[in-house]
Amino acid sequence: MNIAISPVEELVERTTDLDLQQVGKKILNGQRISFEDGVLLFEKAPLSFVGTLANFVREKLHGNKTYFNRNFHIEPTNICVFSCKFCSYSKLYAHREDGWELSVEEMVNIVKKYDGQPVTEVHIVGGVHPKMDLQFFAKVLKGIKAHRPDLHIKGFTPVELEYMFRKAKMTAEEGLQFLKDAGLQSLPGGGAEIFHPEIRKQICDDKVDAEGWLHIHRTAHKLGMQSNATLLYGHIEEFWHRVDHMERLRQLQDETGGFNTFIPLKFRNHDNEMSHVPESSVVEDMRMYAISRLYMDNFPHIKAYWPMLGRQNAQLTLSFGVNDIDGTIDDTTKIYSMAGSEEQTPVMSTSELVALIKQVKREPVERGTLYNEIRNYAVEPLEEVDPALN
Ligand code: V47
Ligand code: SF4
Repeated sequence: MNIAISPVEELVERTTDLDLQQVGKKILNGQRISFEDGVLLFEKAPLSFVGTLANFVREKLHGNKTYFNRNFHIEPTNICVFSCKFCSYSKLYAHREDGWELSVEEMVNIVKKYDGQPVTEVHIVGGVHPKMDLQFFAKVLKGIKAHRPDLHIKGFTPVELEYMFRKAKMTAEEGLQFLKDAGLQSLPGGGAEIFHPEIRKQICDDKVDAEGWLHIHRTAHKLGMQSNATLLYGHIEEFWHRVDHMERLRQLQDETGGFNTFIPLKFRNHDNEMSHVPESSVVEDMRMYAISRLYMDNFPHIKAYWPMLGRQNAQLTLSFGVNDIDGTIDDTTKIYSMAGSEEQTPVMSTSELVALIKQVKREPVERGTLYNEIRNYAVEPLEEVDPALN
C-alpha cells in the first residue's frame, strides 16, 4: 500500500544532494538548523528547495495570514554625524543644502495631519544630528503622546540611541527607561546592517558595533519593550556573514524572546559610495527571505519592506516565507527613494495593500505594532468596512 506523502516531503525525499536532504529533513521535523546548515543552504540550495520549505514553515506558523499595519514615518533629520558607505540619505558634508531638521513642533504637526485617520503607529527614524539630544526627543515623544495617546510610537535605532545616551552620560538602561517614560513603546530593527566586523568595518566603521546594537535591544527587552531586527544584504558580504548575523540575533532571541520581526533589507546602490556594487537579483532576494524563514526559527514574523523591494517583489516574497508586508507608509520615508528604489513615492492605501495580498491568495490581516489583530479582511471584506477607513 502506498502511504501518501506531501509535496514538500516528496521534494526533500527526491533531493539527490544528501547534505541538503538532511537539512530538509530537520526542517520537516521541526528541528533547528545549524550555522553550517545555513551556509549550505545559501551555497547550494536552489530557490525551489528553500522556497517550498520556507512556505511550509510559514503556513505551519501563520496559515495564509499576511499582516500589515497603518503607519507613517517621521524622519527628524537627514543630517548625520556618521558616514555609512551605503547611505544615500545622510547630508552632513556634501549637499548640506538638501538637509532637513525638524523642530518638536513640526514633528507634532506631522502627527496632527493624521487626526481622524485610523493610523495606529508612527515610526521615528533618521540621521544622527549632533544637536538633537535625549531631552529633545523626550519632548517629541511627550508632544505626540499628549496629542494622540493611542498612537504606538516605534522609534530610534541603536545608532541614534547609543549617541544620545553617550552624550547624556547615561547607560542604555537609564536612557531607554527615560525615553520609555516619555512615551517610546518599541524599537524598529534598523542600524544592524552586517554585524561581523570584517564587513562592518568596510561599510559603516564609525557607528555602533554589533555588541552595542545587541546590548541596546537586550536592555529594551529587559525593560518590556519589544523590537525588530534587520540585515542589510546583497553588497560585499559573503553568505557566512549573513548566517553569522542571523545566528547572533537567534541567540539573543533565545535569551529574551523580545523580537517580533526579522526584516532582510536589500541593498540599493543609487547615489551612495557603494554605487559600483551591483544589486542582488530577484532570485537571490527570494532565497534570502526563504532562508531567513528557515534559520530564524524563534522569530515569529518575517517582513518584506515593500518601499525598498518594490510592491511586486514584496508580493512575491509572500510565497517564500514572508508573512508581513509592513504598512501604508503614506509617502513619509525618503530612505529608499533616495537609495534608488522603484518606489519613488511610497504610499499604498489599505485597499491597495489588501488587494495586493489577496491577489496571491493570502489572507490580509491588519495588525497593531505588537501583532494584535485589528481586522481580518478575509472574514470582514473591504466592502463591508466603513469607506472612510479605506
Ligand atoms: O539601518 C540605508 C537601511 C535601515 C540603504 O523595524 C539601506 O519595522 C538598502 O531599519 N539600501 C533603516 N538599505 C530602515 C529600517 C526599517 C525599515 C522599515 C521597517 C523597520 C521596522 C525598519 O535602512 C538602515 C539601513 O540598514 N538602508 N541605506 C540602502 N542604500
Ligand atoms: Fe547616518 Fe543611518 Fe545614513 Fe549611517 S545609515 S550615515 S547612521 S543616516
